[in-house]
Amino acid sequence: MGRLQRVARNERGRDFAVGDIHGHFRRLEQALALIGFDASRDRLFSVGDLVDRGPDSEEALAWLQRPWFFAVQGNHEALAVAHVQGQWLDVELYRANGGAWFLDSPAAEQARYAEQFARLPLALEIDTLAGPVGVLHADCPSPSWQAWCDQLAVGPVKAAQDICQWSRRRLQQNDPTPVAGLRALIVGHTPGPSVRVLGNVWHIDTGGWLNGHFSFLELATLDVRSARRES
Ligand SMILES: [Mn+2]
Repeated sequence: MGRLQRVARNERGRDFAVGDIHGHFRRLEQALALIGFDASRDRLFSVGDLVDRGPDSEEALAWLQRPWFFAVQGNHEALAVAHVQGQWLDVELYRANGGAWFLDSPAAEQARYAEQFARLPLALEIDTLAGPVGVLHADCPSPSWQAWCDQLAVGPVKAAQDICQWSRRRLQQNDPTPVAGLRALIVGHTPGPSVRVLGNVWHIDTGGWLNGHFSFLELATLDVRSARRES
């Protein structure tokens, strides 16, 4: 399984990254309209956590079919995969964190989602005019992007995958150490009132799934477009 997906430069339009969606695809569509997103030329890169909490989680697979939409696997997709694979899971905690739609789906439906979620990369690397940009759900387990890519090529150990999908350490410690070898690393997982940059790591989950405030980071320029929905 390819756990790193490399994506060539977009020669025709713009590339944007967006934070956690958590089943709020209607809100995401409204926010995309506010920034003039053009699906015939532009592309959208998701930091993962497509599902759980909002009303539209069932649409995740349809979004993943779209040629302009890319996503890494967040911890919530990983929970769905773990559940179907029979790995140990605190089911009540999963339910409390938005997993009810999944846990209450028929087994065949769960398997259909898990199969697609298991195929999602852990890391995306997108080429831009100004250099490569990485996308992960939570944080980079290695001080250099190349070291992490080398791990992904052989299959990361569980501790590293956990950092990639679950860690909040960089934010909690206000750690400005950059990830070597990237122009920017883009992550989500921990919502905040605004985009926060530590070193070259951009934390872009501004809680679109909580309150409709999605932030879009344009990969080529690292400009932030805020899209606040009127509620
Ligand atoms: Mn998350």
